[in-house]
Amino acid sequence: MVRKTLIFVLAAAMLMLAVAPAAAQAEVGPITQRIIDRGSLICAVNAIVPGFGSQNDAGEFSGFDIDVCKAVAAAILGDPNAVTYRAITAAERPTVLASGEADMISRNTTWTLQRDTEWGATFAPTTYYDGAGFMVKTASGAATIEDLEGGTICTNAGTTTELQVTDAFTERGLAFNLQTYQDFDAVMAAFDSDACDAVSTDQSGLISRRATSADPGSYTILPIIISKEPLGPLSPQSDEQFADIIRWTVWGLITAEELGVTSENVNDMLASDNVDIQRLLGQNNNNAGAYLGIANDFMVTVISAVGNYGEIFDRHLTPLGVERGINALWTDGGLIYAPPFR
Ligand SMILES: N[C@@H](CCC(=O)N[C@@H](CS)C(=O)NCC(=O)O)C(=O)O
Repeated sequence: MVRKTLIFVLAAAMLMLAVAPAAAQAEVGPITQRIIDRGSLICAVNAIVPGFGSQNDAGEFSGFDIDVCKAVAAAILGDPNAVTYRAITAAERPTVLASGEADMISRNTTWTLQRDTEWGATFAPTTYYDGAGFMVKTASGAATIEDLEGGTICTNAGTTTELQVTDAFTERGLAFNLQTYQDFDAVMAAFDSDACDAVSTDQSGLISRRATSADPGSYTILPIIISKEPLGPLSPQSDEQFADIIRWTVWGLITAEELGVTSENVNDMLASDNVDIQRLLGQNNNNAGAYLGIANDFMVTVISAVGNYGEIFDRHLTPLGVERGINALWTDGGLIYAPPFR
């Protein structure tokens, strides 16, 4: 009897070993679970910065930051279109994050100590290394910060820019007036009506606004960078598993560029002999998504949907005249680097 039980237990254990996945499927966190239950990811975004996040007349969102939302929806739900976008202003970010109104924010947000802690945020890897600067009317002839002495500098409320402008003028002992507005449309309207001598925000925002204006030549972006603005997506720190999914989706996009895996060739790459590609795509018994509690081959869906990091950059930012610069891959002398996908 004892022997029979023993044989049965051994047989059962062997069977379990045979069917067990190579990696224990990670447990799904509360935010990931609510996304799965709802069947869509709520992503808080920008609606008025073309190239990064904007909305067309048909109500469709597009841009570099929007593709990050699509990539995360593809990773979790297998569908890049399973996203509900919520357009928010810069000042609304902390409350939207704390209230759970959105699952994540992908809206040119600078990673800072105060936001990481007081906002209760978990920042994903930086997707775009930026810095704040100034745009003036070309006709004003202003070329330096000193030329703006005593002037009115306009920006939007609830941004890192408010502090950076104050620091830049105070450091130089220059008088200035800082005027803040609710959103960047209001900033530009004030600038156009000559209520501001300069507008300040991230260089990416200045380039976007200038490139899409009626008369780009009438605006000049000064060749001055007054701060570090590492921009990237963020999520509530209450769900580390969800944060890991965002983090590894971004790193997966970077790794794909590094390995030459694109939206065009990803299906051919499934049969690649390159073990790094097999690991990225979760092929040949290599674990990828299984570590994150999602489809093991999640990066195949992500890359098919939005392409790799370079493709996203080329689609949305290159047309505006944005260069890769420090946002080139580390192998090309830039800062874009991902840890090993294994
Ligand atoms: N990166 C800065 C600034 C972000 C920001 O709000 N930038 C402006 C200019 S690109 C913007 O998004 N404007 C759109 C809006 O006000 O809705 C931050 O995180 O505070």
